[in-house]
Amino acid sequence: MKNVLWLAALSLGMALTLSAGAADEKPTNLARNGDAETGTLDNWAGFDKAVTEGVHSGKFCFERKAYAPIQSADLIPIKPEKTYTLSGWFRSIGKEPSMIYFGYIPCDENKQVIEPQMVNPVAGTETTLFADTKRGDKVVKIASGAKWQALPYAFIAFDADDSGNYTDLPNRRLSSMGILKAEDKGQYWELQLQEVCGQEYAAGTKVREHLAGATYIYNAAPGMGINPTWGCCTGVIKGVAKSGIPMDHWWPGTKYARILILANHVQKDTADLLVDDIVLTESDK
Ligand SMILES: [Ca+2]
Repeated sequence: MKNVLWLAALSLGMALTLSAGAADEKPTNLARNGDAETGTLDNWAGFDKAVTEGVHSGKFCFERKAYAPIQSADLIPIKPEKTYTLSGWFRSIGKEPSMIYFGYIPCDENKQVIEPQMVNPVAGTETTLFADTKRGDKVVKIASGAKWQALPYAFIAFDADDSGNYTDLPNRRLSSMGILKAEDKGQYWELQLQEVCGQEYAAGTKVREHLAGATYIYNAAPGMGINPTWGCCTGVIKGVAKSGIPMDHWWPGTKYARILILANHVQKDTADLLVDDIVLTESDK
């Protein structure tokens, strides 16, 4: 059933792509060498090689056996007002179907990767440090912690903007990961951390709780089994989120992106993936 739905979604995606292409001038492909037709891995880190057997189109496609994150060398400038459509063709040729994630690695104005915990606040957790915090502390005192959750993938974000505008995102001033306990001590709340905090800030500093999450923006395939015949995965993304880690908006602070494929996700060499015709277009719609 899943396969049927997926194929239906594919047909729809392909139809939309084809009609858009027919109506307008052919848009520029921002995914350089996405069709593998240089016969090399130019612009792509993570594939094994370009091969000529069983291609989707042209003379070459890419092959990757076993798990690897694959990314474009090109950092593509992202404009918030434009619509980006990413598509690619995939085929499993291994003993088991390949599992893929397909989308983007978001990067900030300094071309640094934006990690999920830098942009993913827990709503309503803005407060201040009740006491100075040292790098080696495993206990952090905050003024109010009623909405803080003790979670193994939680962080303290320091120097947080509590105006509701989230101007501190992406916030790179994070504690180590893991809050074991959030306890009401009357005058203040005590956070017990899994590891030493790793940050040094004075009492009164504004803080907020952040959470880890999906590592990248899996816009075109959010974990998908690939068939032994060629199939297309596609996704559309537009605008920058104010906070959080959505799959249909750029994460806060995104100015550049690399195209990302998690090929044969956590699989061994019984999974073997062919990839061809990766296309990224930018439009005014
Ligand atoms: Ca090709």
